[in-house]
Amino acid sequence: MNKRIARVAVLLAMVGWSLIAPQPAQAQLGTGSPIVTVTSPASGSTVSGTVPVTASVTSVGALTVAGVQFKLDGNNLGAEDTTAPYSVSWNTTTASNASHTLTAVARDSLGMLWTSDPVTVTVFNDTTPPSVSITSPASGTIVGGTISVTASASDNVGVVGVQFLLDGLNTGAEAAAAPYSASWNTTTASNGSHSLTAVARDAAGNRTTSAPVAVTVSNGAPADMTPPAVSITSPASGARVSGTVTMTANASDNIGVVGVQFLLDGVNVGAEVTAAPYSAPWDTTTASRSPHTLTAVARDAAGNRTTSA
Ligand SMILES: [Ca+2]
Ligand SMILES: [Ca+2]
Repeated sequence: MNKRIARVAVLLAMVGWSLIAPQPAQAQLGTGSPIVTVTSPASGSTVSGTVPVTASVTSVGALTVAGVQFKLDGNNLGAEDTTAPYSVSWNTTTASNASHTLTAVARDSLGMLWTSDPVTVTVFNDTTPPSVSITSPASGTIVGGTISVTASASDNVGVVGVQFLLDGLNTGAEAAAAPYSASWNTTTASNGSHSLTAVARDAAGNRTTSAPVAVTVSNGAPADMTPPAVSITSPASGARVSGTVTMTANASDNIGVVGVQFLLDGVNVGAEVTAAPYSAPWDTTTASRSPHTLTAVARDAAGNRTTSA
């Protein structure tokens, strides 16, 4: 029996001619009927999360629609919707990441079923969390002042943000684009050990926390403005020297001497001596037989320098 004859039969049934109207097989009658259409989502679209599935139904003649049952891959999706507009909320996370078929089956007041053309959609829900690691500063670094904290992050779909945390608390705003970095004014933290982490998230809400990076904050030490004291203790001023002699200097500093350089007439003799006792050999045979001036320059870690008398 074709569709036209089937519909005539339905109309006849409505006006009381059911005795002469043979009852068709409902599944055959409804399949492929143009009166029921899945209007959303669009065929070929990719869906995620929870989406509405909607259908429109065009009544035929005096027939009324009793309800619409949505189906996912042929199985009922939710309960039949008995009032227009016909829709059902579909939590796609309960379906596999794959191609799925949606249909809507309208039931008319006579109990006949009218099935829409299928709509094929692709379900893709991102369940893979990003990967993230802090690239700077390195673990164990002593930090001070304002530094940049940077992280590397990636995701199967896309990273939408990286939030940096200090001791588990957000520091600054989330970095929305690579390179992911934040400026950290370490003077707002106490001196001592602190833990930095970064949390990367993707559009689906998956989050990953990086391995912690431990740093030591050191702020507030006053700048060293005091230069070292230095004097040459040997050879004595006015001494006659020959062969190879040992030059020796005394040097001290409020913080610490990091090096003493000996000079002959203003020119370096040998390398800087970086540890006490500050002494170095001088081969006098390379110098002319005449008065010469020996000096020593001591420096501290802050770059302060003092030249001996
Ligand atoms: Ca992801
Ligand atoms: Ca000093």
